[in-house]
Amino acid sequence: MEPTALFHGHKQISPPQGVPILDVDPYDTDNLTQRTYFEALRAQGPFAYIPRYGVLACGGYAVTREVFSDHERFVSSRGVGLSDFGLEEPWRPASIILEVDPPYHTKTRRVIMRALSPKVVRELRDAFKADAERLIDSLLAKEEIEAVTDIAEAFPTKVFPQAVGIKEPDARMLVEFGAIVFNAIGPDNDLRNRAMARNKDIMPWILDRCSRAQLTSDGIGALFYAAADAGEISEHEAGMLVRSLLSAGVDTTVTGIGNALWCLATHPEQYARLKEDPDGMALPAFEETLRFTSPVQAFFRTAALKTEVAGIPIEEGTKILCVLGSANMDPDHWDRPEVFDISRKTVGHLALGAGIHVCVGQNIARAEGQAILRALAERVDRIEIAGEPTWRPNNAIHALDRLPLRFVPK
Ligand code: OVM
Repeated sequence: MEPTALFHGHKQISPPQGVPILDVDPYDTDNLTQRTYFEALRAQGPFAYIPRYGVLACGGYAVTREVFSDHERFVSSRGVGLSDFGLEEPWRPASIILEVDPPYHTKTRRVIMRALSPKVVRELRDAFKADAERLIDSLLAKEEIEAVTDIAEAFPTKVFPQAVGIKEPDARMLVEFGAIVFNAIGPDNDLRNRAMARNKDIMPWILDRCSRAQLTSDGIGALFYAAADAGEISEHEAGMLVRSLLSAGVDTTVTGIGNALWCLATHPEQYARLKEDPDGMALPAFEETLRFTSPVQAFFRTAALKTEVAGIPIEEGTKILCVLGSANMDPDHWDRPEVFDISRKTVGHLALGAGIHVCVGQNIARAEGQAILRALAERVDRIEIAGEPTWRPNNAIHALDRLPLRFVPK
């Protein structure tokens, strides 16, 4: 057998028969912030070959859903970034929920699913509601707000660590850790290198927060340790599942909420619909934000065997960039996808993934988004843009850097 030459941390493959070559860099600043390549990607057919990284990419709805949800052929255990964990060491011990396959995945998924169940989340709703109302009230007197820090970061970093039961939270550390985890998914670029440099200071603090002693006895984290006490998982696995919550549960909801504020600020007629029925429309508005902005833009899968999708032969070891953000904008699937419409049917969007790895935190994420948008719509008559919104490049996340707003109270 020929030795496997590594290219960007994975097996170098040549473009399969019938796959067009698309000479773009999905990780350049323009593509990360403006999503410029989405249309060109979909125009190539089911897949394009990206020579710069030696990977396939897909951005059409049907094919992206097919690859993303087929966990037998397109595995997560070899990493959901460019690096193939079968061929090189991951940047940190692999996640025991995201970066594993069945049957092991089934065990950890069950524990985390129970800890984030609708029943558990229902009990958090009153606290989310009160915190959201208090936060929006506190901002009404301000001349201008920086919505990314004042709301998008402030709210999840208050309510989520509290729900998890983190005894000594630190909003800055949690937000920075999220950025690190998602930048790590990308290539060896500036964003990733800076993330790795910061990780040295942040990871020890995060891992400290994950221990039994650093968690309250009544939070979500304690439910993992209860599963350890019951012999379902080990003490170490319980800590690793807390690490997963802190990896995936902050930057994602921060981004979802920030993006929702941006959508509503830039679509006043949609904000008017939300105001007519804050209770009924807050959740649909959040869901349409997920479809329209896809906070997690793209994750990879790795072909575990030689196979075929949409008539295209795919060799074992192929990394496939599944561009969820593009699938959510595919006109072959969505009616006028470029229109932000909180009344549209959003079911089937891929912003939370699909298949056995579909976002396990979706109940709590939605509860956070709903609480903030409802509190906002009940109190704020108009949202005005007070300065140029800017996007913050990240290798996997499509998030705002700045969103200066003015709230006109009711
Ligand atoms: C994890 C995890 C889960 C989902 C997303 C994520 C890359 C991390 O289990 O650590 O971000």
